[in-house]
Amino acid sequence: MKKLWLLLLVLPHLASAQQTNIQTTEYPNDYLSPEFHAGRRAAFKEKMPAKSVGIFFASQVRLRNNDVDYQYAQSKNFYYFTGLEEPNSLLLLFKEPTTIMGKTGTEFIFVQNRDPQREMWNGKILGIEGVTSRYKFSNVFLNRDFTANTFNINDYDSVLTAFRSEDIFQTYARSRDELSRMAGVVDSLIKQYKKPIAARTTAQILTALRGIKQPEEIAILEKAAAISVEGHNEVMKAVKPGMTEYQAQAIMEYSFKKNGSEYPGYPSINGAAENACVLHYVTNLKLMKNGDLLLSDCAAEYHGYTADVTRTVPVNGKFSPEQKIIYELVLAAQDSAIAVCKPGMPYSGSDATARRVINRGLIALGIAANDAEARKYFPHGTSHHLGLDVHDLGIRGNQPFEPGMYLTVEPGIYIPPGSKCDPKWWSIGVRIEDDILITKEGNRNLSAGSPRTVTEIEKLAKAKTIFN
Ligand SMILES: [Mn+2]
Repeated sequence: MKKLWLLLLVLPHLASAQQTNIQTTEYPNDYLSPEFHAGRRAAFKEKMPAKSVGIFFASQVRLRNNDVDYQYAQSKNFYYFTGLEEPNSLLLLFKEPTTIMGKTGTEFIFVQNRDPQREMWNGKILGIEGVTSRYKFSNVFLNRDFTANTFNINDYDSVLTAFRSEDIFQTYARSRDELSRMAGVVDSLIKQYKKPIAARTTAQILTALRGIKQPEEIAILEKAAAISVEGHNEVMKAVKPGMTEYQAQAIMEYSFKKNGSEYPGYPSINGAAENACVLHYVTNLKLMKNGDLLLSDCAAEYHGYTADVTRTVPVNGKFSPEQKIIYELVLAAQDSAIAVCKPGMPYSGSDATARRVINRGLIALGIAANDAEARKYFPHGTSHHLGLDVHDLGIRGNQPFEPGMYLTVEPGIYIPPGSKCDPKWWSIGVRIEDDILITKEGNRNLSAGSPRTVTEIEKLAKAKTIFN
């Protein structure tokens, strides 16, 4: 009887909880496959100029304070090409087969050696065997074997790296790990190199590749978006006057972590009232009161890929008439902009369309006299690409959309106190941001699971939350 009673209490929660990402295996098993990463390396090599070498470093371990490091975050380019999340590693890609330490091929990876003492403190290091079996690399060496004699840089017509020489030096020179030593070697090689390094060509190739998401990446991006949506929906249900901005952040990030997100994709922005008008407000300390709007720009990263979602909700569950007018203007701008994100349409159309709607609206409301004044209330661009980076690589300007591109559409209106308009508009800050995947047919909004209309938001605000 007692047990049945417990079951009855639990059942409604089970029924209403969104099952975004339920892990049933001992460890997550939905990582990108070795074949995906091999395919990305092949695509890069395909675009490399003749007689060229590509050099990609893992991220450095960054000191937080005293002897404590920040949680390690791999270089996105390195991750894209390898999947390996260990530091102190280096990837070399060659256009033509090359022989290094008796092995011939076009790709060589230098990785950490296994070390029982370090593994006791920090966990397993894959080593040569682990990297060979898990990531299916054929030419795996220890990082300590990478030297100035590994290859002759002057044999190559171009060196492709995302770093400029000084950057390598400045970024890595101070610490004493293997990455710094290898970076020092590359730095000295580049100083002997007779030609400028092809940083621009590197950026162009990376942009062409990372700007179009592959099906395996889209599956991960869908999870990152679904996890983000659930966090936003939990905040919509739970937010109320008397709660602080950081408590809204806590609910958001609890929900992300609960669903397997390793990190927030960027520092969570939770700003109420005038703080909603600060575009990248991450202080999140204010007590929220009746009548405030809360702007939450937060998203989950999942297996290296992030979403980027913003919702703006009334703290008391109901928009005031002025808030509703501004909110619906931003929503109209967003809907119009999303509608022009289709194959063949220019990237810049998203911003042009959203801005036209917002300018017209602000002028009609008497908030702005002209387009230049309207711009002060909508001071940022409408879209950016996203993926491995929250501001990802991709086309610009009038270049046309293609299927597989993934971008935000995020118009906003911000009216800080003291603005030159009727004070009834002051402290209204609204941004609505969704993640739009360009498809053959048009587009798909991967963050559509979080309500955007006034009616839907006010309805969800009344729903039961586990946080009260
Ligand atoms: Mn964004």
